[in-house]
Amino acid sequence: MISSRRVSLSFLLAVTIPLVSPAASPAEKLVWFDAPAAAFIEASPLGNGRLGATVFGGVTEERLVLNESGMWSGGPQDADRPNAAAALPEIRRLLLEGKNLEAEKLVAASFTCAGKGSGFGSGANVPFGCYQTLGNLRLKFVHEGADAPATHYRRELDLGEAVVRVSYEQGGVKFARETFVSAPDEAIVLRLTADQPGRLSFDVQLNRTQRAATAGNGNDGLRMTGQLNNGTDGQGVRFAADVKAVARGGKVSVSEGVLQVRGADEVVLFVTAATDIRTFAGRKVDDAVKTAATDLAGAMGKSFEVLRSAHVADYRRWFDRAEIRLGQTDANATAAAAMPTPARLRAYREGAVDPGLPALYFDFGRYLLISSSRAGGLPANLQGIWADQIQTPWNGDWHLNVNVQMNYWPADVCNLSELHRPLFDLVASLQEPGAKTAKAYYNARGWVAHVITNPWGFTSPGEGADWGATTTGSAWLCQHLWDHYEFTGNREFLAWAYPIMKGSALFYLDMLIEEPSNRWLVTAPSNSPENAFQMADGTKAHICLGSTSDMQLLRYLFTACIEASKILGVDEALRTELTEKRARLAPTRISSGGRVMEWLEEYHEPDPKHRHVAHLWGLFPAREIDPVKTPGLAMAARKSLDVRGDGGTGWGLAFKLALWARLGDGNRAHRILGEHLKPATQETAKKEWSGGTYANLFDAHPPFQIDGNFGGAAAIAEMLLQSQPGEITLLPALPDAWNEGSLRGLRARGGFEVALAWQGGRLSSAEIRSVNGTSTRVRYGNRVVDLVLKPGESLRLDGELRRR
Ligand code: FUC
Repeated sequence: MISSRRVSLSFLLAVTIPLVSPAASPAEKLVWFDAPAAAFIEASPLGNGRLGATVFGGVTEERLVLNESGMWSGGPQDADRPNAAAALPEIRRLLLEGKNLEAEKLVAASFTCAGKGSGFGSGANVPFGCYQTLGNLRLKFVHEGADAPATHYRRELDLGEAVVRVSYEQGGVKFARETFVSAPDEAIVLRLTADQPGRLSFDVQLNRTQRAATAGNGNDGLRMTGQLNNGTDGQGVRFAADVKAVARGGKVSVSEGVLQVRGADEVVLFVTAATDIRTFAGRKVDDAVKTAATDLAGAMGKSFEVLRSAHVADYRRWFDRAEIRLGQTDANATAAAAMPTPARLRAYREGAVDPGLPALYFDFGRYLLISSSRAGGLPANLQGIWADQIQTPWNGDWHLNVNVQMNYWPADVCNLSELHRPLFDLVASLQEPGAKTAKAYYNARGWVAHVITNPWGFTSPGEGADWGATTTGSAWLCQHLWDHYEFTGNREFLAWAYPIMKGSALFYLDMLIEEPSNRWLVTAPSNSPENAFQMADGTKAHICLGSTSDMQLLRYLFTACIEASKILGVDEALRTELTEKRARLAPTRISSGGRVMEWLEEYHEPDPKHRHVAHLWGLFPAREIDPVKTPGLAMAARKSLDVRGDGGTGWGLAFKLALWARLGDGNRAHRILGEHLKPATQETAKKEWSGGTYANLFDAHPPFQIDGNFGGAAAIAEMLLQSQPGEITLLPALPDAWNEGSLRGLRARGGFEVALAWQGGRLSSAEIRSVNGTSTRVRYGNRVVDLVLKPGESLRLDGELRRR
């Protein structure tokens, strides 16, 4: 066994040599179907971060659900309750006297937001607003025999290129369509071809079920315009979408709001859209109509091939950075990849050996992030950018008590660091409204955000006392700032982020109170996200003092601020205060039953299988619970998870998956991954919140909610590679089912890029490249090696961690 040896690497290669064979076969990168989509959750999503198009691929009618990330109703409002701070002393007094239910009633009466808040999740027409669909593009085929049955039908989303292809034969003619959403050219591009001349005849409609009008735009296009409700005077975000057709052969015309193509050989449709949303991010558009028109003219000035190759190059710049292969040499796996994805999901559920499916799911997660989150834009919301409804579930907003954060779990580890930026811009934008909220409710310095936010800077508590009072949404957001620094070592970024983290910490310094039993510092009011407890007298409540998750979040935030202030050489006095107060925060404790305590008290739990597991936040994403450093707490976390059970909502399962990965239990994680991938349908969506994966691989809360996709992808990475500053753990939770495999391009904290290969369940080789020239310990099982690398240097190790 090698223990802690130091290796000088100055003589080693400075260039990364990939350990895996290059391009995977295209079949491994396809989410494909042998039928058109009958529903949104079967359709194929495309996006460039801002614009989205979800392709149904119908034969008699093609439908694309269109999205634009700025399609938000609502608008800026003052939702801080006047005089809220006056109620705070009484709420605290009641909590300190153990009168939680009375405290909760007072929170409900005096300490929730002013106005309608999120509209209880249906906020389309209140000032909070909701993220909405842009509308539909429909192509109704009218060629002779258009209703005849099709054969050889295939629809595929190619994750390697971010292109959707549809092909089939009808009446002896081979039809094909190809669609992509280009970031460089800000356009949705759809090409239709047929293998015989003059066969393309269809009517194009562009519409939306409300607040929109469509008219002809020249003799080759349509334009839809409208304005969303801001919840006050109705004058919300304005939007515009354009479509134009360019045909080879045949004739294009417009009649009564319908674009008609007749007898063409080949047609390219260009779709552009814009909103004039005025918020912290997104394009600053004065006139949505003009911007959509300018984008349209730009895209139409280029050929399909030129647009396509620019799109693919842009996309591959992100996607090709990382790759994992899980036992894909297995013959069964190859057979599985030859099955349409819905059948493949079903076969997996029935026990088929198909480690390629988790690998595809991992790729799909990266694909979704690249397609829904680009620098300068809004962060991925509860549906990424893909929505077919006006009133999206939970307003398609940014929930801060796990959901938006989970969307960004894969960003750094999957080498998509720059795509984290939209979240950081959201966090920065909450400082100003959050400072007002901090004053209004807590008379505190700094800034706070509670459970929900929107592009309009909503930071007040939610309207429900049972869920809306969590004050640590802001602390959880700040974790992403520090974690991004730990991954990248980017000091400039830290200098930008530190004041945001500091403002958050100042808020908590001011709002913490001392609890009487142990004189620990605790948040008040507090709750354990959305979970209820029952007190000795039988009353059920949510509001409490210092929930475990709050305390873990604050320990992390204070530590991050202490470390950051040292690195930046600032705020010595504050550092001292944070250090002192951190030591007094209520600790994570083990209950008499051997579990991680969720609250300060051992309350009775009316819902022991509750979907939220935020009291295990200290295990993942943080590390205060660690199998090596705090084995007792790690054991208690296992027990907590056992009692919570292996079921849950989509994001709940992804969270549990990541937690089991952190506990180093690959087989248990793999079992939960099986639950996460269980086929969900529209029927299952009507039943209880039971998770699963829809036919198009969208995560089912249900309903469709994208956090579980991102959390699932991140958790798969977590099974294969874990890191903390100064330590990288290789294959920490490898399940027996992934006996063979390799990965490249994953990132580790400290600024490392990692490639690994394993065989027979054992590491066979590793390559660690340092981006910044930092030292790290590498751990595999009970072997460790300490590495010192120069910037750009790379070291290859064998399965025993010996230098190769
Ligand atoms: C929280 C969760 C729900 C859902 C919603 C968007 O309220 O408890 O399960 O994910 O956010």
